[in-house]
Amino acid sequence: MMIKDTNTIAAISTPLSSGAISIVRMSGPNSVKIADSVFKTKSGLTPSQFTSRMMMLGNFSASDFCEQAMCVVFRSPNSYTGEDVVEFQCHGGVQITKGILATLIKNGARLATPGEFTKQAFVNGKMALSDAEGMMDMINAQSDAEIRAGYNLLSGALSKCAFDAQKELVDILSELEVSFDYPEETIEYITKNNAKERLQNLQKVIDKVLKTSAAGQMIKNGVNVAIVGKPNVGKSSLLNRLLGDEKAIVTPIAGTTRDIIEGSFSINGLRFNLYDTAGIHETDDQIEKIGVDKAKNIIKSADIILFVKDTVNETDEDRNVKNLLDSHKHLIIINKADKLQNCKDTDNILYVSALNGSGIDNLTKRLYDMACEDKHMEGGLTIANQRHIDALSRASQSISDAIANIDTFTLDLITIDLNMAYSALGEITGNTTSEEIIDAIFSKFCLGK
Ligand SMILES: Nc1nc2c(ncn2[C@@H]2O[C@H](COP(=O)(O)OP(=O)(O)OP(=O)(O)O)[C@@H](O)[C@H]2O)c(=O)[nH]1
Ligand SMILES: [Mg+2]
Repeated sequence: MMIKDTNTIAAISTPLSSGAISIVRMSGPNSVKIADSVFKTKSGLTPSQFTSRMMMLGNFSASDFCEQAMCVVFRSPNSYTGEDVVEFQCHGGVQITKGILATLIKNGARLATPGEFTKQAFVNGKMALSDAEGMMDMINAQSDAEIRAGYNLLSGALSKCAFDAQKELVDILSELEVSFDYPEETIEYITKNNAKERLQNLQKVIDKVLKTSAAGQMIKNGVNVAIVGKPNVGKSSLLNRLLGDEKAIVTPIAGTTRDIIEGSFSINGLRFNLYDTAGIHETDDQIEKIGVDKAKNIIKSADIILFVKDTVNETDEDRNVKNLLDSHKHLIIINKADKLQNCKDTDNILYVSALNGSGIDNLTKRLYDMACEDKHMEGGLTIANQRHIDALSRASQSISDAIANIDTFTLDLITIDLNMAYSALGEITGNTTSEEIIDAIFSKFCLGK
């Protein structure tokens, strides 16, 4: 029996189900050696003889079976983890894949923990902590906008900003130290003023990134849109039309919808979560009453409300619904436009027909614009992760404190402020993050990633 090498890890990197191909990955100092003991090409070559990054066809000798598979070696440091990595592509059967992994473990590798390959990449300086988080965001993305935001993180847009800011802080601090060491009045005055200006510029850069958090969170969570109105105006028909799916029951009977019906769809790659609600009106029906209360509640938490009517003139019931909207962002939707004459949209009144689809394109365009207004959606970097938002906010605050203290306080105190800013920025890159937080972040990754 081989002695376990705790530094060489292995895991199945593809979903464990039947498919065309599965990938089993191994990383660590002994990975090529272990691969040599199980894989051989027809001409007798073993992985240690393979050219790096060249896919080779061969035979994998598992404990209980043989499998024709592909094998590729990535030699350190040019691999995902920065260590020697060997990947096997085998036929995508659950038992085959498990058998290959079991063989690698039997031959000396250790089962990787979730996210351990990526953690290794972080430890070896292959990526910053926020880059790794961006990759996870991409994997979990439910819309194109989320993929784009994740990609920007992964590509280092945020980590570069944090690294640059840290470097600037170190520079400023060292200049200040010199001036405090030689407190010749004019030099000190010039240095302090110069430092103040640089700190103000630095804070502007950080605050600009912070401002993208509203857009970032909207991208991550989607835009919540509640469809409300009195019974029978066509709310469920509108939900179905926007989703392109007969999700909600539609009937000519008032009070058809009782519970909240949810569905998501995308506009320009941005996810919108729709909530169809029970028609709001006075009712003695116990079930409907609960539905009406739920509808009233959802108004409070929605980002945008579609207030649906089916006539231009308002009835008392319409007015009661309208009164619930208060200052909530909303659009007035006049549905059943196929039965109306002279339908001309205004700023916040849109005519649509859930029945024949007229006006729906206009509605989606308006929804998108409303969601994006005041959100700094320039494209590029957007932050959504609360950890990043907290860290940047603290960095900005500490820089503020340093600016306020620079004229009146000693270098020791300013150094504390600047160190706090440095340390907060390091939580993004990972260079000052505690082991517990790092472990917690990677444990949310998938096994084999
Ligand atoms: N002509 C016309 N009829 C529509 C339109 N939209 C919905 N309807 C009809 O209006 C009736 C009510 O539609 P629903 O979508 O169930 O209305 P609702 O607002 O969800 O009703 P409740 O769930 O009872 O509150 C149905 O008979 C639909 O076919 C439309 O654009 N034009
Ligand atoms: Mg309905």
